[in-house]
Amino acid sequence: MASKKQDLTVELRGKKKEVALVRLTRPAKRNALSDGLIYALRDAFQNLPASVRAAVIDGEGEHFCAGLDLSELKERDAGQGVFHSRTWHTALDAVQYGPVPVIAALHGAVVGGGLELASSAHIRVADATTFYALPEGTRGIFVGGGGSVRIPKLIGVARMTDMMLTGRVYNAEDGERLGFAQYLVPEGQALDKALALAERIAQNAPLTNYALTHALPRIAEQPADHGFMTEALISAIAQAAPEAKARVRAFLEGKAAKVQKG
Ligand code: 1HE
Repeated sequence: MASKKQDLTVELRGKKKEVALVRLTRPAKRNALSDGLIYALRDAFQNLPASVRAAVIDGEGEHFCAGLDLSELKERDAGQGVFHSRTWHTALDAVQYGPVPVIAALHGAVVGGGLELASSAHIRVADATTFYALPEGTRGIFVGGGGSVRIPKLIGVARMTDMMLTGRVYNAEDGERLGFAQYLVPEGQALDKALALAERIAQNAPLTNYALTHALPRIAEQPADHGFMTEALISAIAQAAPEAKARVRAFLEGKAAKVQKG
């Protein structure tokens, strides 16, 4: 089952249609994000079918995403510029704060707004062809899709500043070492790895997944004293769910998998 909007498809995978594969399908333009594609992305994540427990984003062709569609970068007045940037914020918030964990499968260019999109996912899997850059600095513009909030959380303010000031490009290996991607796989294997992770995540209790994607990032930004209180509340809510009780009972009765040495 697949649905298609502007330059984007959503395909449901898995026995219970528990994994949504959201694909940018504009390879001739390196999956550059036009306004229409940004709206399609927002709509896809705001309307995931109820069966979906995890999602994967990938890009058709040789590159994940070349960022903002520069052909649409017309002269905007300040108000229109704010509105445009806020449209991106809404769309990428729909990815980060949607109903389910999201894994980005990266390859080739992950640049500008493409890196902002990748940063809104919860897990990034990169193949060996991946490279990361923020050409905004050299194009005389600035990030506008949430990058200044999300990217420093992955690699730190100093590295992001350097990338934008100097046009520095990180390759796949360095990107994994610095924190852009949590997984590095051989060329052509990012999508399979991302789908396998999504399938595994889809088996978790939905409330635990929700706590991880919605509570954890907020707790991390709270003062410690507030964070401890929020943690207590969300952990009590998660533990009280019937599904949590059943899963703990299964372990105590020897019916659930033990933690295996990594
Ligand atoms: C595009 C775009 C685009 C490609 N907007 N059309 N992003 C950038 O500054 C990155 C610009 N793109 C590139 O540096 C390269 O295209 C790539 C390294 C990504 C890929 O290189 P390559 O050799 O495979 O492709 P290409 O020949 O450069 O591009 C193929 C076509 O895609 C070509 O169009 P054609 O009609 O001549 O075939 C390109 O013009 C087109 N194309 N990238 C529009 N980005 C919310 S604020 C976010 C701010 C930003 O993201 S700024 C950073 C923008």
